[in-house]
Amino acid sequence: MVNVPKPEIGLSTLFCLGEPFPSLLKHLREVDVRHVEVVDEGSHALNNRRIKSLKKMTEARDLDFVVHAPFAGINIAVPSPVLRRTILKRLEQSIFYAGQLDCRLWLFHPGLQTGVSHFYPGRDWQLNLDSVRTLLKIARKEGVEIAIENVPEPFPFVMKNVQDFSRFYGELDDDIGMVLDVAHANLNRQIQDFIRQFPEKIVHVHVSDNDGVHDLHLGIGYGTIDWETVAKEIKKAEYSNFIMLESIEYVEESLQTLRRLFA
Ligand SMILES: [Mn+2]
Repeated sequence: MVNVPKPEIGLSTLFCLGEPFPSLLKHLREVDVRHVEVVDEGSHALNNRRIKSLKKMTEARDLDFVVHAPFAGINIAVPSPVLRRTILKRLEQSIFYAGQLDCRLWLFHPGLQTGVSHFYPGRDWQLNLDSVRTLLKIARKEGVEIAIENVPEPFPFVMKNVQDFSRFYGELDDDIGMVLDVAHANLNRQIQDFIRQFPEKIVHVHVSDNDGVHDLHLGIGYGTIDWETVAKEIKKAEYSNFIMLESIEYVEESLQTLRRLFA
């Protein structure tokens, strides 16, 4: 029998992002997972003190972390140089914290079109590429691997579908992994296309469910995604990294469903 490597199930802290940071720590002491994706955002935004608390937790419990970049109001393709510099500074700080936490990965969202995009065709795309190259440079300095996520309709992101990602990889002239968000791919009916076109690029997977129209972060099995097929495709691609649950409800139940699907 060939020993096919299996993906490992983890949990994003998105489900408790509305709670204060100490409450996140409490969840981490209790959850039945080893791999945790910390969302560096909102009331959980990282700082030195919080890094210390998280590191201390790994001494008591067998935990490892990846970091999800801040995303609220963050646009790496914003045309204003001063805003772009500020955004990249914030992301640099987040990459630094990921390094402090010995993270396997730091992941982020592509840029978005703005109110002036229409006047400067192609500019957002170029700025997005430039910012990704800058982030790669920072990440190499900090010794952190980074990856870029497919993001959901109907927001004006510049990279949402397989065509966007093919073009991106054709033009980047550098190497960066991809985070496949299965729920986001469900909104443009491209789950299978993503898995089949980028098996070498996908280094991390996000899962939650939705109704095919809105990015609802439902529990696994509570939306329209055909999880048996998703699991089959992911196994066929021999994906063996993390599958991070990003549901904000039915968290325990969804973890169990995922363990069964990917057993
Ligand atoms: Mn994300």
